[in-house]
Amino acid sequence: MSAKIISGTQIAEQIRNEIKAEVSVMKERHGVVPGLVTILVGENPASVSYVKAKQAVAHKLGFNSIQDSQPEDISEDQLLALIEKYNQDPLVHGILVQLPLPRHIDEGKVLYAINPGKDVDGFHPVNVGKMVIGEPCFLPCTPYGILEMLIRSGVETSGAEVVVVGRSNIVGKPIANLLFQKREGGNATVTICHTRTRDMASHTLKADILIVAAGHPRVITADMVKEGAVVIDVGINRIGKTPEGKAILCGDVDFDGVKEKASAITPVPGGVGPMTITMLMKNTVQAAKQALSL
Ligand code: L34
Repeated sequence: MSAKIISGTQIAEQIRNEIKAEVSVMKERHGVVPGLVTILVGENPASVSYVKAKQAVAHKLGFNSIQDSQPEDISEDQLLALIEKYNQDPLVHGILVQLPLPRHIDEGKVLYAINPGKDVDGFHPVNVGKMVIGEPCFLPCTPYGILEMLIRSGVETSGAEVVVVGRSNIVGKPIANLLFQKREGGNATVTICHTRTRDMASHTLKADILIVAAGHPRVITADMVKEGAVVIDVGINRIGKTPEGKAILCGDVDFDGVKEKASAITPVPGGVGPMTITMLMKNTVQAAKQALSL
């Protein structure tokens, strides 16, 4: 049996159409379009391409979108001042600082500096705290995208055994948390595996839904996956270049092997990546609505 491919590209397209409709209503009724600023420090090629993609989608959806590129050697104080400027700007509803930041800048300080009402990445501790206790807040884009993919492709999470591989602040911790909450797309029994987990396969083999954000290419192989499992691959690894100089990508899951065992699987590229970008747009619309008290 070959798994059904869960297309992030297709689901993202569907959500973007919903957003487009919302934006035109907002524009018509209130004369306001969502404003998003993406701040990029330095020129890390992966970050450059992700931020470009975010700007392109924001633009396509009719947002007021601003790309603010800063040199690698910007000081922490200068970056904090820049964030404060956008905190004060009423045309900017959402602020995103692309991670990772250069080593001389304290990431925690930067994330704290963003007004939680404009924190469309959901990384500010106020939003993280609200998420954990199940209050309305901005959900971090990648976990939010994974939830939407599961819901919209009809994957039952309630009562399911979910195994999350990876414990990062931006994926592993929040997705594990959301999946066990009492909510749509939640109510699962969740296990988190990480680099100190003993006998990883003994856990992953139990998963009805396996979510992999390990950060290493193809670490999940077919022998670690239960027959019929749903596999969500969050990894994006650059494993080489084509003769034309384009990056060759692969996930954290050995797609070719695992697709013969899983009932459904997300591809890389075209899986979680496009969903991450789309949920950022969704959060920005939400921020704009809140600013209008809608
Ligand atoms: N602040 N930093 C902040 N917010 C985020 O949400 C991110 N992330 C992660 C890295 N740093 C961040 C992203 O935007 C990862 N990430 C991200 C977003 C989009 C894609 C991948 C990672 C994406 O669109 N991937 C495409 C392939 C793109 C390519 O060709 O490189 C895909 O189809 O998977």
